[in-house]
Amino acid sequence: MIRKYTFGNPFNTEAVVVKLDEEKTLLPFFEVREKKEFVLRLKDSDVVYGLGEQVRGINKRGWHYTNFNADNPHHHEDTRSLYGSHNFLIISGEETFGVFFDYPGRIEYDIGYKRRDTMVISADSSDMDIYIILPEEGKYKELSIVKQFRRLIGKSYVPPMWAFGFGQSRWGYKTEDDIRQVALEYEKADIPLDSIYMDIDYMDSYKDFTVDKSKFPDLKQLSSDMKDKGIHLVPIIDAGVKIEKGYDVYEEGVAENYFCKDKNGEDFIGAVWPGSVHFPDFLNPLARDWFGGKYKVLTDSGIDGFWNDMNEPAIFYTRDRLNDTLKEMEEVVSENMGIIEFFHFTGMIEDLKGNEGDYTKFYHNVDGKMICHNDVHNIYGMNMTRAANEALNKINPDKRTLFFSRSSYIGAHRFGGIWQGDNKSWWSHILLSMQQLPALNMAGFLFIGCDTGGFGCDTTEDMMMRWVQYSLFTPLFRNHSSDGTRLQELYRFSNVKNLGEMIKIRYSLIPYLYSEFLKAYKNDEMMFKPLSFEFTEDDLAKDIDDQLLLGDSVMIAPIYKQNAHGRYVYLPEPMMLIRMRSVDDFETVNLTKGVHYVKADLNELIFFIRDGKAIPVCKTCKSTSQINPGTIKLMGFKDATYEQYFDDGISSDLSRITVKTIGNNN
Ligand code: MIG
Repeated sequence: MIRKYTFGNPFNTEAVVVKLDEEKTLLPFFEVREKKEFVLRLKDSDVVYGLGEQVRGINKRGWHYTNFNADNPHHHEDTRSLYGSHNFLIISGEETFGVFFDYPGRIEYDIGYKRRDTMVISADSSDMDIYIILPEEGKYKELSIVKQFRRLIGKSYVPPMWAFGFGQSRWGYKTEDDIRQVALEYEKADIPLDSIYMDIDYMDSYKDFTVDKSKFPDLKQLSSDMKDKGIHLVPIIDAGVKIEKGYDVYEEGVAENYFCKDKNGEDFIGAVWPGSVHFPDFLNPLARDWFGGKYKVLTDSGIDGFWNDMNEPAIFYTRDRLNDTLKEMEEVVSENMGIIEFFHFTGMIEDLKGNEGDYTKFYHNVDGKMICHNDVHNIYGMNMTRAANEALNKINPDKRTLFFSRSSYIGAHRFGGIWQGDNKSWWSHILLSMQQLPALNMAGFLFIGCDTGGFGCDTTEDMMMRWVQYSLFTPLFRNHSSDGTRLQELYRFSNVKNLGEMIKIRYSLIPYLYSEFLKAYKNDEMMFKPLSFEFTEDDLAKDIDDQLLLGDSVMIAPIYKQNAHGRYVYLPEPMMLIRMRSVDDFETVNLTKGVHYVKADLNELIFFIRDGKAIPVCKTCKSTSQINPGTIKLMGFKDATYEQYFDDGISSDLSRITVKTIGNNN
């Protein structure tokens, strides 16, 4: 049961696809205070799930969060905002319900921060739709809330099956030779690979939809040579459009008024990688259509995958703020500048980058009305993703295109996947990624994953191994790192052989992962669940936030600590432990319900098969194009069967997904 409560005059974010009538009764559960605050008393036993891409554990209690999309590469425990805003929560306890604050601006969640027993939600304005979702009868209250919510927000995006292969990326591949080298080294190391990512250096002066001919003389040829090896090239597209006379995207955008405007009606100027840029007004359907059409420049060269970056949008600085700052500095800096002035001086420089005040300085054209960006900030990235998705559906109507974005809002899950942004090569960031997965699934995002090995900072050989052992379970499985950090392609490490074995295990698990993904898509379910969503009567399960249920048959319990030779795992039911060194070298151990110390040396992957279940495993191969369904066997409990979802992996027509029950005897 879903009820909609409307406050004031909300902006239509298009997050919701089902039209509901607004309730005339009072908003239940919450006390509505003046100053636009929604207040809820929390009982000791209440657990708060959700908020998608946010810091801290699966239970969000005990911290305050701000949903205001940010280009923030510091994912710390006290970070308030990351790249996406996912305003959906489940309060689980004596009374269990879901709540979605459909609001495109800044919104704050104090979840037991000021007072442990109180949750306060407040926003810049109270013009918003609030949806309350009550559980259906039965044991699985949280899951029934998620399912209803997912029907409200529409079907999730499904990528082509090759997107489940392993991908190699790095900010730093500068030439065609760099790309060919990566492919060659993976081939030499005998490690499967399905994609190589192209970061901003492939462009001419960071101009979207251009290719630097001096470094990539023939992209079409390169892309076709790579396809012959089963490798797809996936270029990046940034939100800002370089201001440069004669550059078609710039000229057309100016001529047609497709860019965001400043208060005087001039095209707004910010600075990002290309230098001065304009930001396409993705809230304007005409601008979306126009920008989306540009992807054809790359699809014409055989490209069938993209990642959209910097679409919060990230702004390094604006000329106006810089000028003001320079003026102020002159006043502050003097011969006998005091220490307070000195800190003010350095602070001014720090404040230039990513200054949220810049979001109050530009406007969108929504049905002829000028809307300040600040008020709709959180849906900008989503609409860039939408522009690409809608265009690619036109350019290539029959086939799915790989597509994921950095910034998002609920609704963006219909248009693409997301990656979890600029993490660091920190052990704690393996855990952080894992803890976001169920909350992202709740919000509809199914094609998700993080930068494996860590983006910022230097990774280590053992960290890469443990990270791979975690990420090989996530739909998006990509090794990506920042320019200037330690090189981290798998062939850079002395244990390349064992790392390769893990990638081969990933390929043998794709039939299971892809099937569970399709299942979650088709039935509006979660692929990654907290244990407590299924073991609802189990109090210990509520505290477990470093293990997840993956689909119907698996529980994962990754190792994310340096020098660990194993870990404690809680089994909410008897399960089968699988300990694998390679596709052919593994053992299985039946374990009872309860806490176990499970040994796993560095080169050993562990995971668990749930009681009475099995998973389909295929013969491993070099690329997803070579997966042979004829080689699928079940692994797990004897006599178990498995409901396998499958399709041809590429058609846009998702009604062709079929289901087959398989056992080891057929
Ligand atoms: O300011 O394109 O999150 O994946 O490698 C950094 C360069 C811009 C941020 C993305 C990251 C990408 C990087 N980008």
